[in-house]
Amino acid sequence: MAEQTKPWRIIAVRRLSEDQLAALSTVAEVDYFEDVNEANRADFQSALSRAHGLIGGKLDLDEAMLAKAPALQVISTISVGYDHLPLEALNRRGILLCNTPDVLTETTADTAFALIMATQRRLVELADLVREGDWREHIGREHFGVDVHGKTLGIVGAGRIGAAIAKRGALGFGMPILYTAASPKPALEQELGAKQHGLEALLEQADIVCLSVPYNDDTHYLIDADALARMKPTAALVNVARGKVVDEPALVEALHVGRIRAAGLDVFAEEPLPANSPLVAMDNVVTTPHIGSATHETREAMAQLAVDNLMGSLTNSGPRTAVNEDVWRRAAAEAKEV
Ligand code: 8YV
Repeated sequence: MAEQTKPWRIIAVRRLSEDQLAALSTVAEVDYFEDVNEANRADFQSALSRAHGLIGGKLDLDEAMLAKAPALQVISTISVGYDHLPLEALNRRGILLCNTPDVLTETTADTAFALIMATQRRLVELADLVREGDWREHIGREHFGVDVHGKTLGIVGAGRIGAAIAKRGALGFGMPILYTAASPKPALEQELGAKQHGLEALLEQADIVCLSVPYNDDTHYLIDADALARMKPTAALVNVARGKVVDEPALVEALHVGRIRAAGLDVFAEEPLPANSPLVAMDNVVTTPHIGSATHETREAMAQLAVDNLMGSLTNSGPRTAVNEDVWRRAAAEAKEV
């Protein structure tokens, strides 16, 4: 019996379970790529020229590639951030973009807090000391850390993730919370006693500055040399947003000369972080390999949400979480008119 032709063609790049791939296969022919690299780029481009949908974790697509994807209707990214995709071009081409908010909020806030704990209490540096056999006597002042509880936590970008970090700080560690946001957050103010500040005042007053803003033209190098100079010399910077929110060479310099005390970084201007980055060798810096959402449970939930978004968009029930929902509404309205 001839196999029934499926209406859609989609490209899946990495990160999907067998069940999720099987679900997608019920509605579409799936071209699966473990990764996109020089060796398979031509195959990827040829698949892209026929694809109606695309799902994956880190899909760097520029305008030139979109121009070669005339059938593309939906991109479902397995991430909440979408700074790697050209949103304006997608809007112009009527391509729906779906992302994965909410399901990673708590896990990413956990990661931020792990970095806060690690930088304040020097966990990595001191664990290394034990591992290297250098724990020979009771440790003294030169190895003391600084408290977490009671310190002022500055949240730069009190969106979903920033609010979840603030909650941990206020309710778990008795931390006064300062935050920046485009508009006031009454719930945070009432529940946590958080106070909205301008960026400069926040930088001047916080003991720990935690970055949780999306990356875009407005937040590029938001934390530059001037911003770092405003921070307390005893303060720590924690970044779970995007590397380029920080001017990395300026940060290296500030850490090197002690303009700030420490940094906990999960994201970098270049990822993977080159092994010869000065950040890697600094005792007062904790670096993690972009693990914000990287738990089994959360990555599974993100992948499932992305699968639901893609299938919902192609089969007309609609996406659960779309970035440019207008594109979807327009397409749905046009379909009704036909
Ligand atoms: C992703 C993230 O895992 O969701 C995001 O925006 O930064 C991470 O959770 C990362 O972007 C890789 O897909």
